[in-house]
Order: sequence, then structure tokens, then C-alpha cells
Amino acid sequence: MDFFMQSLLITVITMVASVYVLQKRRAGGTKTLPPGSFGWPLIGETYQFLFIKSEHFIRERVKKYSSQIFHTNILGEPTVVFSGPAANKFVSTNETKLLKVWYMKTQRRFFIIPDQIHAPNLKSKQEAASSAPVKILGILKPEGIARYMGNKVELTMHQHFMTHWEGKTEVKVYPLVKAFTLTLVCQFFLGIDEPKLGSEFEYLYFGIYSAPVNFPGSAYRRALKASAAIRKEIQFLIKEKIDALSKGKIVDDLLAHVVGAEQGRKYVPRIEISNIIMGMMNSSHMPIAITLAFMIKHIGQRPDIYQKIVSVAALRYCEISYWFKPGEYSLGSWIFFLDSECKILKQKHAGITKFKRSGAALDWDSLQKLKYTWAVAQETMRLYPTAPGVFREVITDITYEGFSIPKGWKIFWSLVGTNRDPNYFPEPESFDPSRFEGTILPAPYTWIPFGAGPRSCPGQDYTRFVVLNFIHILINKFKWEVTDPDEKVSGVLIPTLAEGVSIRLHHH
Ligand code: HEM
Ligand SMILES: *[C@@H]1O[C@H](CO)[C@@H](O)[C@H](O)[C@H]1NC(C)=O
Ligand SMILES: CC(=O)N[C@H]1CO[C@H](CO)[C@@H](O)[C@@H]1O
Repeated sequence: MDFFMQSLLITVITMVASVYVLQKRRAGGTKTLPPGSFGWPLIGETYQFLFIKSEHFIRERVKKYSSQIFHTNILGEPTVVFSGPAANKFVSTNETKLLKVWYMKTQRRFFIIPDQIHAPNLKSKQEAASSAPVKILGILKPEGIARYMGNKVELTMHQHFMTHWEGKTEVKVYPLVKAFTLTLVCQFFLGIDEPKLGSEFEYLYFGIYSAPVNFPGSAYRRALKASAAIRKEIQFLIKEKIDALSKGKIVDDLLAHVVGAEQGRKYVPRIEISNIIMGMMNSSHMPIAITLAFMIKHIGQRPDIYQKIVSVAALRYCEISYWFKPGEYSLGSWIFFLDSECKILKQKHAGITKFKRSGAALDWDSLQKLKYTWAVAQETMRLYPTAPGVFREVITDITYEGFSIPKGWKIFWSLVGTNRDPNYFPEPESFDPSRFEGTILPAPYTWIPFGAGPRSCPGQDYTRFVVLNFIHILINKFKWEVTDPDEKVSGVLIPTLAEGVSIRLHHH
């Protein structure tokens, strides 16, 4: 921590000294600001924000100020923290009218986004370029994923399991799922079979919530270097794709399509294309790996959940495959006896039996039916959220719950403030997928891991596709138990696994 404090001190000196004064003046209107504290001069409550678990940081203040929203100062920016269902609804429904997206300095530097965009037409160009091409292409829609990933993903999964899982009696889950999601994103987004830049993507992902001080050994510096390396590689590949396309070659990966589509329509700077691709790779690699690792840990600790996934999957097969006749079927190491209405009569553990489709990736329709497995994933994302929140900028003075928030202020929209709140999730610390199953689901706006409203995450289908397929295959191949159930969860704003989750594997 010494080092951190020292670095901060130096930044403080180099920062414009007027920020504090300015902020006081801005805050000193006649209207009522949300309660809160700007903390220390200049650095405000940045330290607390970055180094205290998000839910504690928020819960403490919500209690102290008796208000769901409160003001603070994060990295020199007067910021109002929004959390809770009402705030979630407010932000998502007023998105384009009252608020616009805003990026922290870390993210602006990693992506080379200008700090201030003055010209109005430049602003709209910038905004359009940041997400439009993705939406135009529809590549993250189920059809797109099926088209670009469908046939390859099966082979990739097969190879992954053959190399890293088959024949092993004990494995560490976290490094393996990271290797897996990296392989997928390299293939899907860049069209390269040899995964690369693994540690760079990890630094980038964790670097976003770091103090932006560029000193040897700082998380920020590592992430900055990592983003430069990633960008360089993407720029290189863009050149390759342009060459290939101009020679009339068929290249069928996502980058080639973005390049191709952009060339057909209008010129979009390569820096924008690499931003889009880097952003999507960042979102598809670490968050899915972390979700998978925690999910595998909890399934391993709970035989009831394991078995329910297996039997629900068996029932689904039965429903979707009208050719199932009454009789005996096996799935993984379980044997099912089905009656004429496809009800499971009996099930027993079967030693070594293989379900005939074991190891095959599922198509889109079948995946939609794995509702219980998805409920397990949802519960995992509730307890271990990989995107703690997003920033917005207030574009016109707004009034919310009687408080006024001046134009130009930032909003930190916490997406996790509700996740462990017993008012919305009784016994919040217990892992209970049934919260997301059946008729009584969490109330609207109480669980929004992907955000909500017009800017919500376009990668939800990709996430579902990868998570469900991976768990499906894993369960078909193995049963497992966690060797250290008490392994510590580390990380402040983003949870990670201190020891990587070791499990003992039993092959079917
Ligand atoms: C566990 C997995 C994931 C989580 C929890 C997650 C969460 C989020 C959240 C909270 C946002 C911000 C929404 C906002 O600003 O209001 C977001 C945006 C975004 N996500 Fe994801 N995401 C995940 C996976 C993915 C994947 C797999 C992709 C791509 C394949 C992806 C692509 C994007 C993009 C492009 C945006 C920016 C959208 C925009 O600003 O218009 N995400 N995600
Ligand atoms: C990486 O993805 C996560 C999850 O979607 C997001 O919260 C974070 O802001 C992204 N990081 C960067 C540097 O864009
Ligand atoms: C100006 C505006 O559109 N305000 C809306 C913001 O969101 C709340 C809650 O969804 C609405 O009631 C307001 O009308």
C-alpha cells in the first residue's frame, strides 16, 4: 500500500490544483445535492472506491446517508453513485435523454478515447463508431454466433477437453477455463487458431479498476502496455484481412467481416475497429472464464445441483427428441428409465456408460432449453458479478428523488448493489439457483448483470452459448469434487479465485 500512496501523492501534485475549488463551486448551488462526501481534496474517495468491496462501499454510505444515491468524488470527478431497482430503472429508461456513456481515465487510455470531445459532429461520429458496426452486423445475435462459431466451437471444445481434462485425476479449473475462453475469442474474433495475448487480456481486464498512475509495477502501467500490444496485433491482422479480401480470398472470421463491411459502407478508422474488437474480446474472455470457474466450483460442492442439471437435461432431450421411446437411456454416468410420457421413472448411476452425444456441442434451440443450467449460471453471476458497474455523464441538470444532479457530473451506476441485499434475495449468501427458476423470479431491475436499457450488453447470447455448452459437455464427461471448498475469493471490485479451484475428476 505504501507504494500506492506514494504514487498517488505524486499524481496529486501533478494534477490541476483547481479541480477541488471548481468542484466546491459547482457543488455550491442552491439546489439539494444527493448526500455524500467528496472525501479528500483532489483524490476524493477514489481509494475507498477502488480498494473496498463495492457492496461494502455502497452499503456503508447508503446506510449512513439514508439514501439509495449519494455523491462522492472518484478520480477528481464529482460522481453520484446510483444503486437499487429504482435507480436501475431510472438510468436505463432515461439513458439517451438525460445521460450518456462515460469512460474512466483507465479505459480512455487503454482504448485511446479522447478525454474531451468538443465538436458535436465529432461526438456523434465517435459514439456511432463505438458500437454501431457491431449492431449493424448482428454478429452477436444467435444467428451470427451460430454462423461464425457453430461449426468450429465443437471442434475447439473437443480439443480443449482432450488436451486438458481427459485422463486427468486432478485439475485446476481457473487456468483451464481461461485458456478455453481465450482460444474461443482468438478464433471467433481474430480468426487465429493459436491463442495469444492471454496475460495481456488479463491485465487489461483487471486494469480498468486501478489508480491511473503510470509507474513501474503498477496495475495501470501493465494494462496500458497490454492494451498497446493487443492493439498492435489487431492492427496487424486488419492489414492481413484487407490484403486477403482485396485478393478475393474468402476469410470468414469476425474481424474480416467488420473490415469488409466497413470498407463497403464508409471509412471507419482502424483504431475504431481495433477498439471494437479489443472491447469485445475483453468482454468475452475473462468474465466468462470467471463465471465458469465459480460455476464449476459450486456444482462440484453440491451433488444435488449436479444431479438436477443431469436429470433436467435428460428430460429436455426427451421433450425435444420425439423419437425417444419409453425405455432406458443414459446421460453421462446416469441411466434413466423413461415411461411413455417421457417421465423419468428411475435413475441410477451407471459406472461407465456414455451418452451417445456426449461431447457434442448443442445447437441453439437445445441450449435454450437448458433452463436449469442457466439458472445455475445466473446465481453464479449474482454472487460473483464480473461487471460491477458502468459510468455515465449527466448531459442536462436532472432531478431524481428530490435531489438535483448538475450537468457534467458523473454517475457510477452500480450493477451489483442489489445482488446481496436480503430484501431482494433472501439468505443472500447461500448459493441457490432456484431463485432463477419457476414462477417467482427476482423482481424487475433487481438483478441486471448485463445492464439494462438501450446500452445493455449485446454479448448475452454469446455468454449463454459458451457457458451452457461448456457445462453441458463437462457434466457429460465427468463428475467432480472440489478439493478445497473453503478457498478464498479474492479481488475487490471483481471477484477472482485465489487458488484457481482444484478439483478431483471422475470420468464416466
Ligand atoms: C459474463 C459475461 C458478461 C457480462 C457480465 C457483461 C456485462 C456488460 C455490461 C454491464 C455492459 C455495460 C452496459 C452499459 O454500459 O450499460 C456491457 C457492455 C458490452 N458488452 Fe458485455 N458482458 C458480458 C459478456 C459480453 C460478451 C461475451 C460480449 C461480446 C461477445 C460483450 C460485448 C459487450 C459490448 C460490445 C458492450 C458495449 C455495448 C455498448 O456500449 O453499446 N459482453 N457488458
Ligand atoms: C472489460 O469487460 C468488462 C466486462 O464486460 C467491463 O466491465 C470492463 O469495463 C471492460 N474493460 C475495458 C478496459 O473495457
Ligand atoms: C425525462 C424522462 O424521461 N424522465 C424519466 C426518467 O425515468 C423515470 C423512471 O423510469 C421516468 O418516470 C421519467 O419520466
